[in-house]
Amino acid sequence: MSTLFPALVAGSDRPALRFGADALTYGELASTAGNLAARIEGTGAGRVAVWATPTARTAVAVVAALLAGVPAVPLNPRTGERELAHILTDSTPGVVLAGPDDELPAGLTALPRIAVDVTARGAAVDGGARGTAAGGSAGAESPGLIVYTSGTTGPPKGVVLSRRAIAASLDALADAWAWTADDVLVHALPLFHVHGLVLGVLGPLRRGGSVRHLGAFSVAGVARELGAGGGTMLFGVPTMYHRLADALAEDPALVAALAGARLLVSGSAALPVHDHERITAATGRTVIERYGMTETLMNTSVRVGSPPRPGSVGPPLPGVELRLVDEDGRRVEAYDGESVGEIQVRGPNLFSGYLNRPDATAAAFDGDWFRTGDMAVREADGGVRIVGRKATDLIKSGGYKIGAGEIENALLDHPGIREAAVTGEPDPDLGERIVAWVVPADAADPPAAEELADHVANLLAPHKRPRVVHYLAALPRNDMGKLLKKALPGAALHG
Ligand code: MCA
Ligand code: AMP
Repeated sequence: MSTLFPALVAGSDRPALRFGADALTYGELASTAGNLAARIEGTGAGRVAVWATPTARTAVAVVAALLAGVPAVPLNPRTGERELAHILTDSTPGVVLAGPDDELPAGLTALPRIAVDVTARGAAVDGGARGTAAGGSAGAESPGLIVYTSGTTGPPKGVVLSRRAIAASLDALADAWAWTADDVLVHALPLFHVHGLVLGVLGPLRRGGSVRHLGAFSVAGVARELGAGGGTMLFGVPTMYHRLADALAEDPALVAALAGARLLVSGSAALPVHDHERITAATGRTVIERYGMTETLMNTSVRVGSPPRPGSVGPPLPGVELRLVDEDGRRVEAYDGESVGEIQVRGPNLFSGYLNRPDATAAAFDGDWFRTGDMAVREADGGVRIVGRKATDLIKSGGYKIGAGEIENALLDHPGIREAAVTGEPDPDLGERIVAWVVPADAADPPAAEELADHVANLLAPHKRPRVVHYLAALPRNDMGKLLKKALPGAALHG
């Protein structure tokens, strides 16, 4: 197939990446990633793990793996021991790419390590690396990335994303957003999920534009990079836009920065209409929403220049077919803003399957249509409005998808817990917050909420920790002993 990154093959002095002090032009990225690609090829590894810190090293490592045609598995550096062990056993990487100073957890120290050092970018490119960088020899259907995502139960599944899916989705977004080499994207998203890595790093590189990553989200960082820093686009999850909206009243520099941007894009969860309105009132700008999933990459987006429609995720992107299907399996044909059905999609943007999980892959499809589990209506103008989710056991918190089941299992592993149930409840900042309902083994000496949060953070990941813990004498169950989550007092359940 043609290369994923034409601008990299051309090489130039144009800026490609900037993460704080680390900045690389296209020419520098081509040589650094080209050399690394040759080293990856030299290991003979079938897959590589990438220690996905929010740094230029991660961007270089992933680009290098793509140049080498070896699938990359980005790892959240905060992943807890159990989740990391699962991902490594499932994806069996042959080598780990990490910064020279990164301290890796025990689970990774057994793997051969390639140090990714962006400061050595001036090094000469050897012949093999040049060939790789120019060639892009891997086929369109070969896997480019394996990204882990939570389901309702069980450990996270590895979503296999082909080079074809990545290219198709990024090109469809370029069409919807008039995204070009002149764009400078600003964001602070984590680099182990699709939003930050595929859209936020590979997106600008495919266009020949540039990305400025803030390292960590801050209102001041956004104001600086979008304003005087010259950024033209901002990507964020709703929690970030909520925090920006909170700050606008007191921050004229932020108002000017958002007002001056070409495009403000929100995704990963619904941006509440109230936050849309606050941002528009203060800046005159509308935030554009796009809708996607790890398995499908991007499905819909509000197109640049279309009238403001808070609450709409826009029409299907070019190449994406989208249908709504009701509970009885019938197509919902109406564009009336009322008739609800599950979103099903097909197109070149779809994943190739879950790694090692043919059962789960088969269950996710209706023929060649992927069942998203998201419930929506369609408006008269063709835009899609998401109204809920089929699974009550999926929680979206801070834009992260989290399965209630995996947290329940982790809580049950704590010696002080006899029974556990997990729900999501509305949270103005996170969208939803994780709530644990537990029956302690010893009612007189229950484990503290903080201890349970640490326990979950250490086993799984910090963003999966419960923010609220309720202690109960028993969980509500029906006559058959089945847990009745809807009977948990005050639990806000969706679906
Ligand atoms: C607090 N912390 C803890 C604990 N308590 N760490 C360990 N154990 C504990 N008990 C730490 C956290 O790790 C973090 O550290 C700090 O305290 C604050 O964490 P927290 O309150 O959880 O969150 P936050 O820092 O306020 O983060 C909000 C956020 C974040 C920045 C919006 O949620 C975020 O980056 N979300 C992005 C999610 C995303 O990219 N989703 C894409 C997937 P420290 O500050 O040091 O880190 S969806 C997708 O890809 C699809 C395709 C799509 O459509 O986009
Ligand atoms: P993930 O599996 O982490 O990739 O998250 C995908 C899910 O995020 C989708 O199935 C939706 O539920 C949700 N999502 C993504 N973008 C949006 C959006 N703009 N509005 C509402 N929900 C969204």
